[in-house]
Amino acid sequence: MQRLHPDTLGAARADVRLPPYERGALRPGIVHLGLGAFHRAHQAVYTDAAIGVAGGDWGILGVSLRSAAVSEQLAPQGGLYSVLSEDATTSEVRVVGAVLQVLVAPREPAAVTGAIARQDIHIVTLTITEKGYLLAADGVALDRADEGVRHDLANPERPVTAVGILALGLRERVLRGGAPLTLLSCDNLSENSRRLRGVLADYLGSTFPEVLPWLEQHARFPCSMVDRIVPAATAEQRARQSQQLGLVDEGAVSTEPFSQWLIEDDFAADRPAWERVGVQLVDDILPYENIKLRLLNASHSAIAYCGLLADCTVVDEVMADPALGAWVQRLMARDLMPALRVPPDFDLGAYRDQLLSRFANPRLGHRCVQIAMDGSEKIAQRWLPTLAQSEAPLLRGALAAWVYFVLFMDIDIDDPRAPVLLAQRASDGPLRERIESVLACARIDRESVGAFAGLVGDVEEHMRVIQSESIRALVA
Ligand code: NAI
Ligand code: CS2
Repeated sequence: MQRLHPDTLGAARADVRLPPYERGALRPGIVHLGLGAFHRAHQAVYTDAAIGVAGGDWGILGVSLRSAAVSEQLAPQGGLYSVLSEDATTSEVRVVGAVLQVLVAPREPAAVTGAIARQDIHIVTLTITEKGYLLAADGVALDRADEGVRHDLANPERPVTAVGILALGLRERVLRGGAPLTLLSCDNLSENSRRLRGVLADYLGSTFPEVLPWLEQHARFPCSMVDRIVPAATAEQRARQSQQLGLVDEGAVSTEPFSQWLIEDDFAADRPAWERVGVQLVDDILPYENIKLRLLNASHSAIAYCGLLADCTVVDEVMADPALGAWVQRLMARDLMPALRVPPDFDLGAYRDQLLSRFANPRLGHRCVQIAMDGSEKIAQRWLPTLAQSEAPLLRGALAAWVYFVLFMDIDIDDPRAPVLLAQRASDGPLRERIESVLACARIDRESVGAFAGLVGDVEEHMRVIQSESIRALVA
């Protein structure tokens, strides 16, 4: 088979959807930071479709902030890649043409700064993971103790963090004329773009304060709620997808048919005609992002830790397990859903039913270990608000599963607070203190949760059940 490339597109299988516009003439209008699987299967797909229906120079300059892997996948393909969306009954492959170029920040820092500064770039989008925002323990301020932040504050002309790179690019943008810019976070954080604004302003205050008046007047930070389950690609999946495409695609991503994107209608300048391809522009994003983070993502994390403790590999396997699947439904109904503020016209029961069928999708192969990653950051977003506002007895069971996973499982911990978590795993101190220290990593403490002592007691008791019996016994 030939490799996917603009010159080989003619060899794609007849049922593959191709970019619905003349790609050769497309100019960039968006810079994206963090060109992972999610951006390629979500924002880039909406942008591709919007260019198709309404035109416009909305090509994407993708930036990899760390490794050159995505560049190595996409550069030989002229930026093209395919997205497979699939469930038990439907399957569709499309080739996305919106990504024009991939820049690798550590390799070509000046090109990245220059891209952010281009006056014909109107939007910078980000998917840099929750930890990429470098939030301090209060969830708002810049974490000045972080190694990367300390490096960038001392060397603002040679930044390594997303915030530092963005700040340097914005300084150059102001020098080149200061065209208005929309900065749009697409990460699973509540009030995502507002948090970005907070850490960026904080950082600029210490590095390039001359940029702050421009930021105030000409930059907008609309928050967004993004939803599409996009598992990390595997070599096996890429090979299977290449067969369906009829061309070898090293940048292939696979996902589910469902996709949703809500954005606060607050742009600094022009934008793609996203509203014509399914994006909802809203005045108040908060209720929607709360529902998504505190129901979908909260259940997802619970499924991941309980699933790993029960030796399950993927999400649909957990949902098909009689004890665990029924428990996830009870967790939603008893703890997560009653704690939500729902807009009057929103059918939460229908949303829950749709989630259950998405989680049961047998084609996704969404691995529990992927969702379990970065637990301390995710739990603070997904579980803490519910734990802080209600007793949430079943969610306390999930919390026990996470702490058990951290302290007693023989499995790697991929987490920004891994050093603290691993130290607790190795410690032979009193269990209660170790639990408290783990919980503090997710910002769960006496200040954030009123009935903290009771919560720790429950977690300890649940962990004993997991240890002496099993996770299935606990959820039963
Ligand atoms: P990925 O692993 O494919 O890509 C992650 C990207 O973030 C990479 O470009 C990586 O270099 C960058 N990154 C990682 N740590 C960073 C840090 N400390 N600072 C700056 N950049 C960093 O992951 P994927 O699937 O693209 O997900 C990325 C984020 O997108 C998630 O963390 C989440 O916030 C959001 N998201 C993901 C969904 C999914 O199902 N995969 C769905 C909804 C949102
Ligand atoms: C998942 C999310 O990896 C995770 O932690 O919970 O990325 C989830 O797939 C998305 O938010 C779905 O939109």
